[in-house]
Amino acid sequence: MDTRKKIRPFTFKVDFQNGKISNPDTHIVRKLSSMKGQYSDEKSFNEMLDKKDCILYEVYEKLVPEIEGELLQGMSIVHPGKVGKEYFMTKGHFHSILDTAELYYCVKGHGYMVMENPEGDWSVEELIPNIVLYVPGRWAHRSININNTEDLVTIFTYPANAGHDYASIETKGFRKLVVDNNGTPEIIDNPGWK
Ligand code: S6P
Ligand code: ZN
Repeated sequence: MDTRKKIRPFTFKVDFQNGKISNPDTHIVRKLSSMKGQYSDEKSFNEMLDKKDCILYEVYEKLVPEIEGELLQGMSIVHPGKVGKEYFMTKGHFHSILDTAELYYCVKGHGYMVMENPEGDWSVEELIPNIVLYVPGRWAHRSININNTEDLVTIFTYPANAGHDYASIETKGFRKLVVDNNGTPEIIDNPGWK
């Protein structure tokens, strides 16, 4: 059966201030323990984890059939904090269908999107309220919250059949890291990049 027939037009409400959408279908909560190996300062990572498996980020989604032509959307909230000198960040991923793009709209906070493609190019774009970021197909993406106290809140939409390739980033990391250099975010080469 064509699942497209099951879906009808719908709306949802965005609560910018509290980082919520109305009636989400999923609520993904990513804790520190799920980021093992992703932070360059392993000592700080382990010390933090020993104290508490804190929440780094959350994602709310409105689900649609995961088929070509549909668009999946939701809200991503990266909480403030650091592991060593690196800010709280998402795992980051390529889309499984590599040539699928994504649109982000920043509604709250201050952060960066770190991106790279398999051709060797990289980019880091600032995220502040009302900035729209277009992530072209082929570009892996990771959002980073550089604010010490406030959540980084973004709305995203992408092709519903895109899928997520987390393994590539888990294995080799991103080429660039964003670290706190005495209160100023600094983009540096990732010493652990393979
Ligand atoms: C999905 C889109 C976002 C991220 C979210 C969490 O394609 O890019 O919804 O899923 O920002 O990041 P990650 O890397 O853990 O999926
Ligand atoms: Zn994505």
